[in-house]
Amino acid sequence: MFIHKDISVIGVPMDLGQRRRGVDMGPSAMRYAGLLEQITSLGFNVKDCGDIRIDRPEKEKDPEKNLRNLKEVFAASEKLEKEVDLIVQEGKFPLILGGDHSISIGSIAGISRHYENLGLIWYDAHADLNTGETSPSGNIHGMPLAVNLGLGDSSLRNIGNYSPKVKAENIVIIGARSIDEGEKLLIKEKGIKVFTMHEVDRLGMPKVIEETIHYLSQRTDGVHLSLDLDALDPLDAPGVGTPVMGGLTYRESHLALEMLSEAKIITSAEFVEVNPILDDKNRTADVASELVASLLGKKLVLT
Ligand code: HAR
Ligand code: MN
Ligand code: MN
Ligand code: MN
Repeated sequence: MFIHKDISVIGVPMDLGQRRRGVDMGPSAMRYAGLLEQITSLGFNVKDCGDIRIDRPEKEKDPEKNLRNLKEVFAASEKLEKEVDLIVQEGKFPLILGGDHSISIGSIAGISRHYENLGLIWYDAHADLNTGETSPSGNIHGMPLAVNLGLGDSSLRNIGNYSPKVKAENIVIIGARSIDEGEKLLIKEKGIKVFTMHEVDRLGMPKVIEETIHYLSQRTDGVHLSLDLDALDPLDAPGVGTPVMGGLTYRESHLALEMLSEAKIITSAEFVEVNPILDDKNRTADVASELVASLLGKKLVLT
């Protein structure tokens, strides 16, 4: 399925889905890490579509309906939906660079209309299944998976004029270790497949990815990878806004993406939550860039 020769990269300098500034510089940090050169050296034609323009909020105010910066997140999601929709229409592989995880509301809205049954791998320390009703923070970056399931705020849910974007049975969450009570209930109620860190520890990453590939190949006609860098352990990826100890290693993640590459199931991807201000010498962006390369088939070849 995948093996599009052409990749279109789009940056989303969004930091309004949470409260720590700096994650808006994620796209620059990943470009600085040599991401585009990496992709080119792997033999792809890569087009950098630049960054989406994000409106600044009038002023920091108390969030209405427990949805901080809703107006601005909505406006950005609408713009991103249109751009990503065009990329898929052109037959290109969309690679979206965040920005906080709220950007996946717009990206998946642009992608999913092109599939009957989009699969979704949510590689994250968090489940991002809150709504305004359940969120402990009011931060929209903790809500995008719920929105994509057709839950929560109606303006966000209906971006692109259709909902839901993804069916519960087409989702696999990997790396979760910080899940709120409301999110746990939803996982149970919807029967969402989750490999928490406990399962990754017991099964090992190879088995987790084999099962993920098997599960999704049976029921989907495309798979979007939504990779939140905080899925990785803060020792390997320190430049994220909400680090949670006990995460996936760089090696495990590298292997996961190599296996996904070999299986040729991924049809679009996003890398989110890179915050260079909180980072150690752009290490997290370097890791993200390496992971993109693994996803696109980079291998160590002995000649
Ligand atoms: N679950 C918490 C909340 O809703 C923390 C959420 C998220 N942080 C992220 N998303 N980086 O994965 O506020
Ligand atoms: Mn996330
Ligand atoms: Mn996260
Ligand atoms: Mn390897």
